[in-house]
Amino acid sequence: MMLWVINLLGLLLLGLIIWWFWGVRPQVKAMPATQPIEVLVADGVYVPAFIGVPAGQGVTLHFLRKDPSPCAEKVIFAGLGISADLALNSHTEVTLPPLAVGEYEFTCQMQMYRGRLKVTQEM
Ligand SMILES: [Cu+2]
Repeated sequence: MMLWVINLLGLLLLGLIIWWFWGVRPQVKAMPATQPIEVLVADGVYVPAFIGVPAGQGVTLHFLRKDPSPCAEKVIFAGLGISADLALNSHTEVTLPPLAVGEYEFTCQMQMYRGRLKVTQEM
């Protein structure tokens, strides 16, 4: 009987640990569409790499490229047919048209840098 309770507690604890580590959702950065969203390009990652934006509004992203490697010189929104050359150590403005609800990936040309735009209805 006692052993059964201990097993159950162990299982609960395991569930809690799994929930703690895998249940945490990536941080969504939501901002009004009128305000440009800053995206840092450095050390192989976009920061933030996960950006929430409202549907049906144009979005302006400001990419600040700190990575001198040629890998980081382009950002490509494959699903939208939009790409831009990023100048080193300065801001590059990328304006996206009003988007439909969904997720849109953006990457460098070799897809080492990866980010996602999550477009949701009215936030
Ligand atoms: Cu690359």
